[in-house]
Amino acid sequence: MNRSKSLGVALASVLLGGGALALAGFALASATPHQAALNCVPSQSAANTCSLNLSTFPDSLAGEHGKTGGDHPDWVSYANDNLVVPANTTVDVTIDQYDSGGSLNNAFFDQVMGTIGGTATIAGKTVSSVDPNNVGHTFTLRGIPGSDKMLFVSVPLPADSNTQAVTIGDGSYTKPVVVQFSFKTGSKGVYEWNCEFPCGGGREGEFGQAMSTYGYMSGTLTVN
Ligand SMILES: [Cu+2]
Repeated sequence: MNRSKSLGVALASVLLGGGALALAGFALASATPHQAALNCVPSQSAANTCSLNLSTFPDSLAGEHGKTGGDHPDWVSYANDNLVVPANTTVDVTIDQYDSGGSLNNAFFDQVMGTIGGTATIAGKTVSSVDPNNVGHTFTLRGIPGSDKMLFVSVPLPADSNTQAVTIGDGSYTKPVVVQFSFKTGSKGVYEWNCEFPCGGGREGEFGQAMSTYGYMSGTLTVN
């Protein structure tokens, strides 16, 4: 390789490297939660315990993405993408599930996994799995990539079959199916969660739109 050629190659790799870094930076910036932190509320009666209340909606009209649903009012959504909980604490989660549902593409996610007791309480009944053909969303929490920190919790949220109408923000729904479970946090870090039911629309397999855009069917759990 002559000198000018090798200089060209070196320059090109610097530019490409810079471009790759910029892209990675953009991806990270885009992945930042954009809603105000939802802090786990400390229990008055139990030590090292707090509670976190979430909702899942068939659209974004309940107010979580701004007035009149923000950029994508018709996209399914979680009420908050920025969950904050203390380290080494029992987190009692309640999810109000307002959406309909369908069949999981991976029946693995019909199981309740990683919770205390391996169970969840769904509409007042304690279960360890649900009908894989009647799932609205899942709450699936994972480890931190590139670290040994693991926090695997996955709970299926069945389709809502209630009929009593309720209004939240600009949204009209039916009374939710209530899903409750608890899990223990370990050490500090920013963990990621997402939904594993193909609910996104837009692409074959329903993994587009809300499933592939940060802050609708995914978010962070900051343990601090
Ligand atoms: Cu979903």
